[in-house]
Amino acid sequence: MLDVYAFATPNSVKVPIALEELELPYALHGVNVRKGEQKTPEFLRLNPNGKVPVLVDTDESGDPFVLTESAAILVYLAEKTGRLLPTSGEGRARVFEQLFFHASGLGPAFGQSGFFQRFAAEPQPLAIERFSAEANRTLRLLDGTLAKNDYVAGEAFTIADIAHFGWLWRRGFPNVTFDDTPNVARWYEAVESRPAVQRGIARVEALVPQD
Ligand SMILES: N[C@@H](CCC(=O)N[C@@H](CS)C(=O)NCC(=O)O)C(=O)O
Repeated sequence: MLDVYAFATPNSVKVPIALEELELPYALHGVNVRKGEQKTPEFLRLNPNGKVPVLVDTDESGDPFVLTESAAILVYLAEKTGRLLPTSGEGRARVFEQLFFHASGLGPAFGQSGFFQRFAAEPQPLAIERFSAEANRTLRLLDGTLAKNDYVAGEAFTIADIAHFGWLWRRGFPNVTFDDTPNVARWYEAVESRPAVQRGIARVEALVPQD
């Protein structure tokens, strides 16, 4: 039994997309980060880091395995099914290269850029300039990779594509566009049109209260 704790956010959406691609049934539980639900004592018992997504995999004996960090969850699900991640060699190393680049480079740059543009109590020009430049620089790097390959880690769709897709789906938050990155634009359209990707997005969007 797989339980996912998530919201309509860039890191959350990766998990339902992977589960839909891998055809694994799951229950989705909304954690409204706009209302601070990720900081309640109950949620902090699940993830002391106070962030979504969280995956709970409960085996037949009822033992729950709780996993945080979207990239780690993607690897766990790929290994559980033997899909979307080569089992060894250079192909596997390329997927990890992109996952780490996403988790330490592109993702934080997009997140911090959006934060300082939207939420800083006072304008912070240096932070905005620094993180906006880094968001666009990492996007151009990805564009260079996609000039050579159909997908971010080679010629096959993998969990590394799902990882990058999450933040590029929410590129409006840091005001990033694909105007200067045609290869990213081509790749994004191909990934977004996958039926499983559409289903994953619809599942997290349904978590947002309509008011
Ligand atoms: N490195 C983590 C980042 C998780 C993260 O930042 N989640 C955001 C939503 S995309 C969140 O929960 N933000 C609320 C907060 O930080 O309080 C991952 O990839 O899972």
